[in-house]
Amino acid sequence: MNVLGTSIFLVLLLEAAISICEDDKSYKNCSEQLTYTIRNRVQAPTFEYSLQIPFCHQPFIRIMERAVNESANYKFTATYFPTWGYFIDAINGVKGFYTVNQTWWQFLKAPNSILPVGVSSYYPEDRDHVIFNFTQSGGH
Ligand code: B12
Repeated sequence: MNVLGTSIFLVLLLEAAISICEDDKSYKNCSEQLTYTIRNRVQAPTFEYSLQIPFCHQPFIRIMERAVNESANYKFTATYFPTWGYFIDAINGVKGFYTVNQTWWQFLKAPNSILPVGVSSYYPEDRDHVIFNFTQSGGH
């Protein structure tokens, strides 16, 4: 096989590997792992839950879907925006009303770094600790 043939073969192999990782049934074979915490200290019912989740290279929204399958506490609702992807409106029944009282779900890398992109654009790294923190604060 020449260099071009080898390159095409490797690309096809990579695509097959990615599609296997995207299969929800095979994610447990993924070697990367992260901690996903949801935290609300602002209003009743306050809560804090954490999950360890294995994952392959994929945007965080896929991991949130998986967390819903693991635990009833991780349910969420989201609005899709054409440019930025999904905006998380509510988690575990707690909804942000930014224009009314400046409450919203902040997307953080532990301990408290605001991520520069949303859940559709953020690809976590191995051993990340990602937090959704309910906050009452002006903007970001
Ligand atoms: C105001 C604002 C917010 C407000 C929106 C509240 C509201 N209802 O007004 C608040 C503070 C809640 C917010 C939150 C976040 N935001 Co913001 N936000 C903005 C800002 C400064 C202006 C948006 C606006 O009013 N546009 C004018 C209106 C008329 O247009 P619109 O399309 O209707 O705007 C809506 C969307 O932009 C949406 N929105 C706001 N932020 C985000 C973020 C994401 C990921 C999505 C999908 C939608 C979204 O809310 C707006 C009002 O409904 C923009 C910067 C910009 N210049 O666009 C950043 C911006 C859109 N936000 C950004 C980010 C990263 C976030 C957060 C992920 C930050 C974080 N780590 O927590 C969170 C979202 C977390 C979540 N829950 O999913 C980035 C998106 C970049 C990207 N590639 O994903 C931007 C571009 C800022 C930047 N970094 O340059 N945001």
